[in-house]
Amino acid sequence: MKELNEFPIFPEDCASLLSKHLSRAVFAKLKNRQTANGFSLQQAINSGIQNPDSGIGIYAGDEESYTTFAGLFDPIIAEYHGFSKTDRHRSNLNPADLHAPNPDPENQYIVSTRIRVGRNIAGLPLGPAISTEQRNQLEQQVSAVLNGLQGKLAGSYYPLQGMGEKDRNQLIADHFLFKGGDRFLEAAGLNRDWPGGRGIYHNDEKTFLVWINEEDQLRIISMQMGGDINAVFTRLSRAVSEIESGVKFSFNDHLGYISSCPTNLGTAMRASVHIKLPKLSADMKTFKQIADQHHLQIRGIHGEHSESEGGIYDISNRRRLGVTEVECVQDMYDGVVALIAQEKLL
Ligand code: ADP
Ligand code: CIR
Repeated sequence: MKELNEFPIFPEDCASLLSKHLSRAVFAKLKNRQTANGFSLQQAINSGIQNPDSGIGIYAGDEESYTTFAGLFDPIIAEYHGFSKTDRHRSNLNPADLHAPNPDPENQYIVSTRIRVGRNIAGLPLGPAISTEQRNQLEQQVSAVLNGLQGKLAGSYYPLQGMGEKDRNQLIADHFLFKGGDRFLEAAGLNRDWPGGRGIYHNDEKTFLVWINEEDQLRIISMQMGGDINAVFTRLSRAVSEIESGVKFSFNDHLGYISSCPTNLGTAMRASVHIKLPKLSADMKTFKQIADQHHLQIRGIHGEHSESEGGIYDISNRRRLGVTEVECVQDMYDGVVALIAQEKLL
């Protein structure tokens, strides 16, 4: 990484929150600061500098980054989440509080439903600053906890190191495994030592999966075909609480669950459906309007920064901090109901 002594100049068309909130004054105040793990401003913003097409452009190396570099993180968090410095975050993973009967019982629109949360281990640096040894130890510790799960959550851990290319590509194509090689994560230092310390745990049905040491140390995932959002959330909720009895997650009552990317703070939850909306997607303006009204994000079906394929879109909650997990799923559910109603009208 080049030394960052001078204020970075972003291209004219750069629209990242980093470019918007990194003023010369903020830069001057923060540029020589480091966290106790030695994580610098330069490391935090390298992804946004190397990738001017970033939406956000900044990552944290540890929980302390959010206070050491608060002058930059706070306005970005405020703008993305609508959350202020004095707000408190609350968690609620109780499925009994969710109202989400299957919005598509005849399977006409929703292909599949997936809900994931990100988690990181208390007391360790986050992925951008973790050492090789810490990452490998974490893999051992977490995979041992996962291998102890029983019943429908019981499964096996598959390290990425040594996994055959064919198996890996099949897991990616089937939407179960992370892709690797992401340029945003690369510049954030999140791909160091790849594929060491990374892997995936899943049950036999592949309805419960855990990614280890990707963008966050754990990504806990529940997914299945169709639109039974309740079933997906209930499975996730149970899995999270069982894992939490074996490892301590990084959490504070301001920022909630700590994540490496500030968009994931709070619940670190993304609840999504893959949904066929051939008519509505021909009118992107209306599609985006409905999505915005319901705080939804539209992605392509091969993950973030991918394109749609066959008129199928990935629709998920956009807000994650200052709302509970139940509210995140409710956002997605209410929005999906509205999108299906509009598709039926057309
Ligand atoms: P994340 O959800 O972890 O932020 P991505 O957007 O990169 O990350 O998605 C990860 C993977 O999950 C991709 O392969 C994507 O296609 C898959 N995925 C996301 N939502 C769904 C869904 N509702 N059904 C099936 N696969 C999904
Ligand atoms: C970016 O800034 O675009 C990437 N670092 C990803 C940010 C998180 N994703 C998102 O808000 N969609």
